[in-house]
Parts: sequence; C-alpha cells; structure tokens
Amino acid sequence: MDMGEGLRKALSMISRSTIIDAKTIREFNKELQKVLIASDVEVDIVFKFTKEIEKKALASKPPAGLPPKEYITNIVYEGLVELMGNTYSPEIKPQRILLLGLYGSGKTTTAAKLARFYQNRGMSTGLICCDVSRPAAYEQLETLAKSANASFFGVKGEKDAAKIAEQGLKAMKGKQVIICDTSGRSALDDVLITELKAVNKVFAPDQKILVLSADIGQVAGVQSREFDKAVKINGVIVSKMDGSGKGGGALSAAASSGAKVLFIGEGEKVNDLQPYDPNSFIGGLLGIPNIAALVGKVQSAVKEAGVQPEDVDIDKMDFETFYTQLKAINKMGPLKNIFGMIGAADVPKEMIDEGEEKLKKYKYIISSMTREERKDASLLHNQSRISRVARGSGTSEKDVRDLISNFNKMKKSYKSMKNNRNLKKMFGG
Ligand SMILES: Nc1nc2c(ncn2[C@@H]2O[C@H](COP(=O)(O)OP(=O)(O)O)[C@@H](O)[C@H]2O)c(=O)[nH]1
Ligand SMILES: [Mg+2]
Repeated sequence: MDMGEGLRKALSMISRSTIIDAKTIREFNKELQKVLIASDVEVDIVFKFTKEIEKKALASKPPAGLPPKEYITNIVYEGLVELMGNTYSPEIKPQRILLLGLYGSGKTTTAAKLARFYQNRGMSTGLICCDVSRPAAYEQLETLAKSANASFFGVKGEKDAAKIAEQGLKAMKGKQVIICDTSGRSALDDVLITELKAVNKVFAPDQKILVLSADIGQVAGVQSREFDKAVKINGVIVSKMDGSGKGGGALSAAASSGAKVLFIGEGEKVNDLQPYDPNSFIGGLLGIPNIAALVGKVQSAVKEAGVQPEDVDIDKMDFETFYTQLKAINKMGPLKNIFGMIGAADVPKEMIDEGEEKLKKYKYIISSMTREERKDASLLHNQSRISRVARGSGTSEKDVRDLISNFNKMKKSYKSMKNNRNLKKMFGG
C-alpha cells in the first residue's frame, strides 16, 4: 500500500464518526503512525507529528457545518506539508550547477532533466560529463543531452575530472546554464570527496546539488548531512518519486536534516522533473485536487465553450449573446461549478444550474421579443411589453422578469470579471 492510499484509508475511518473525541483521534493516529512508518518516515518524527495532530484536533471544535473528516483532513494536510519542507521557486538566471550523489541515485538523468527545465524557460544550456568512473557515463550523458536539446562536453578516457571541468567550461562559454555531472560511488569515501573538491574548485558552481533516490527513504537525511559536511550542498533533488513508496520518508528526512528539497524527479524521461511543492505532493496523496491543474482544465473548458468575458463586448451584450453564453456555460458540464469556486465572477448559481427546460423557455421568450427589445433590454422595463412577451412565448410574466434579472446579473458579473486582474492573469489576457 502506498502512502497516499494508506492516508486516505486512515482518513476514511473518521467519516464514520460524527464527533471528534480523544478516542477517535487516538485510533486514527495509530493508523496514521502505521502508514508513515511504512513510508519510512523516521519514528521520532512520526510520534511528534501524531502528538501534534492530537493537540490540534482536540484544541478546537470543527467549524459549524464542516464534517469531521474534512476537519481532520485539513489538519493532517497542513501538518504533513510542514513536515515535508518548503516550496522551491527556481530562479531563471545564468548559473553553474554541480550535481553530486552516490552511484545510481539518478545524477546523470537529473542533469539532463535540469538542462531541459532551464532550456524550456529560454536559457541556453550545456552539460559536462565529469563522471570518470562509470564506463559508459560519456555516452549516457551525450544521448540524454540530445533529447534535452542541450550542448554536451566530455573527454573520453580522461581520468582527471577537474581537467574535464576546466576544458568543459571553455567549451561551454556563452551557455547560460552549465550543469556538471560527476562520478558516483557506493558510499561517500575519501577518494570521492577529493575528486569532488577538485572539480568544485575549477568549476566554481553557484549551486551544489545532491541527488538522492526516493527509495532510500529516511537514509536521505543521513546522506544529506554527510555530503553537506564534506562539500557543503545547497539542496537536494529527490529522484524516482514515481516508483517508490518511501518518497514521503525521503522528503521528510531531507527536510528535517535541514536540506532544501529543490526538485523531484518522477520518471526516466527528460521532462519528468518538477520544482518541489509540498502542497501539491501532499494534496496528491490525500486526494485533494491540485488547484493549478484544475485551473488549467477550467481554462481550456472556458475557451472551448466560448465563455470568455474578454470575447464579449459587454456594452453591446444583448439577449442573444446572453442566451449563447448561458448555453455555453451549461455545456461545460461539472466544470461550470468551479467557475464560482475559483472566484471567476459570481455568476449566480441558479443561472449556472439552468436546466434544459429553463434554457428552452428562455429561447421562446427571446424569440417573442421584437428586434429592438432584443438589442435594448431597457425597453422591457415596461409592464405591457412584459405581458406581451409572456403571452407570445407561452410563459409567465414571472419567467420573463426572471430572464431580465438574470441578464442584468450576467452583464454585471462579466463586467467585474473583465476588471479582475487576477483572473485576467489566470485566463491569459
Ligand atoms: N523511474 C525513474 N527512474 C529514474 C529516475 N531517475 C533516474 N532513473 C533511472 O535510474 C537509473 C540510474 O540513473 P542514473 O541517472 O544513471 O544515475 P547515476 O548513477 O546517479 O548517474 C537509470 O536507469 C535511470 O533511468 C526517476 O525519476 N524515475
Ligand atoms: Mg551517472
């Protein structure tokens, strides 16, 4: 069972309870401890963590209307995020990066992923192979460099890593981001330390990053401390998060050792790298939707449905545009409910939930208006016109008033949407 599955199962225990008491929390915590320990989170961290959960959960009652499960989920979510370190926002600027790590940790693959990452953000990139131990290190990085669209430098047969670094820097002159891959060893020994120090001196990196494999779990803490002591590291990248149930253990151990987690690797391909964000990592485990991904989905649905307020001339908005927009919103399916959630204008809920029936009614009403009325809603502030339209469309006067009032609401809401700068950013323009 992976960590996410275990956490979700533990939380489902709470959904059976109607109140949060000491007994419920104790039982829940027992399950939580099992899950975290199985994910290789250090035992003392686990106990400290569950104690904290107990304290928080019992300190206050869930806010009115919030089900116990949501309440506890939120506490666990916040606690785990805190346990797993901080979000990293990489600076997109010229820099030299030296990658370190034991044999098989994922250094060479990560070197190429990093090159791709900066390349995708408009930086020219170069990769230098300073791994003088592994027989096919040169070919491996050369191939990966091609798929990352990065320049490559290496010297076949050269055993002096510092020499390669020196020549590599000359060869990569003008490249904005230069990444140096180094030898690994089964353990951090004196030979490796001496070699790394020599490369470090010549290469003069802005960042020294330790690559750790997620499957080492809590050993990540020990390794970070050892490498930091030997050569001073700026942070770590945890690779192979895709294939290991111990990723949570590795992240929490790295964080508790004081090492910053910079990126996580989630696959063998050059695109499988992401800046570290504990919110989305924990959110994923707990089954809390990733808001960024959701926003992306809404964006494309909005585009597809053609309900972009930017596309509508609000001053010229008439009943026909109103009808088209309403139909489009309703075509968005369940995603239309998110419209309001993400703050995208408070299109009134009853309008978002218009069923087919209501839409049909609106269609009849609009077709019973004169051309002038359709273009100019203000003409309908008139009792006799309202009665005429209601009669002509086989609806009630209340239906007609309803339509007019919703029309005005939509106009207002689109106006506020158009002026909302955050939304503009979100929807790209
Ligand atoms: N599934 C998965 N495999 C990875 C990841 N990173 C590296 N690998 C694989 O792990 C193995 C060792 O990686 P490599 O980059 O050669 O490690 P190095 O010895 O530290 O340079 C290779 O087979 C990689 O394809 C990852 O994030 N996910
Ligand atoms: Mg390698």
